[in-house]
Amino acid sequence: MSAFSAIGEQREIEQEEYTPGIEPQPTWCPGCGDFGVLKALKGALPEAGRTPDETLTVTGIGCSGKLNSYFNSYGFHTIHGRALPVARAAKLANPGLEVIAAGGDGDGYGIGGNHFMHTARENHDFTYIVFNNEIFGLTKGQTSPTSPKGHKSKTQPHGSAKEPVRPLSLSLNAGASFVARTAAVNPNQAKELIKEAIEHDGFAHIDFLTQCPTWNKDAKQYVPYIDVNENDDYDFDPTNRDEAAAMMRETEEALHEGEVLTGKFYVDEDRPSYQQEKQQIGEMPEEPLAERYFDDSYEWERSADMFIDDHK
Ligand SMILES: Cc1ncc(C[n+]2csc(CCOP(=O)(O)OP(=O)(O)O)c2C)c(N)n1
Ligand code: SF4
Repeated sequence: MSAFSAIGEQREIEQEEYTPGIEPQPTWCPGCGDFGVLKALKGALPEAGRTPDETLTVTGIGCSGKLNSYFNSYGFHTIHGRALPVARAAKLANPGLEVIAAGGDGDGYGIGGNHFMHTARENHDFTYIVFNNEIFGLTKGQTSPTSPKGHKSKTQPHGSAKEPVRPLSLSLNAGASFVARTAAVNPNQAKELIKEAIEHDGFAHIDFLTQCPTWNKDAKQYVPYIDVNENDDYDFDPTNRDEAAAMMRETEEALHEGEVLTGKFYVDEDRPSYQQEKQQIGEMPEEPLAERYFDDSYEWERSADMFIDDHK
């Protein structure tokens, strides 16, 4: 699959460009859902007209965090739960970058939950993909924020007593302007949703159901999914906040009953992103940080003096 670059010279972009030159052997287990995310991303970015040198992937810690080792773009493997602040900073410093943040449900909804809430609230302009396998994968299957109530693991051998996090509702209520759910069992739907998320101006959150055949064989991630945007039984308008909220509740109730509902649940194209709001009130510099400090005319010596003066 190929497309034309939106920025710079018009040319065809091949999926293979996103495969690293020295192709690493992924250490993901055979059958892991993380392969589905990689495939969908490699499909979506060229079709959205983005080249690897216009793209930055920022990942958290976990099996999912290895994504940017197998993906040819700029990459930043952050500490656990901190992908979003790094992605925010990168996008603010260089708005020309296509920023994709990614990580597990433990990383994003647990240790990084506070960053998730505030990134959605402020509507930062990038895509966030959460590999939701309902457990901590890398550390061998402990209960995570999305593990269903009653889920048994080594950390909860009698079954989790807690209600799981409902990521779609959380995201909508916090303020994300694009919220979707897809599943690794359907890389085509995933590719289309990632493409829409990339093209969306604002915080685009995709809860990506990924199976972990090694530690979480009970998850419903394997069952056939229903696309709520395509199926006539689900008549709702994703631009209507109340209808989207009701649809999300239904989806999140249904997930652990064996019915996996996926699709684009909410989109608000009118809400300005954080960057747009800052520009409107004059708080964003005219030139992005990435360009201001690294052009030929920049006086390095003077800037060092100013820095020292400021910090006396
Ligand atoms: C601050 C910190 N706490 C704990 C860990 C240990 N740790 C590494 S990965 C991980 C869980 C990852 O689970 P998840 O985010 O769901 O990703 P997955 O491996 O399932 O893709 C934990 C707890 C760590 N690396 N850093
Ligand atoms: S432990 Fe689970 S999440 Fe991690 S690579 Fe293996 S199958 Fe994937």
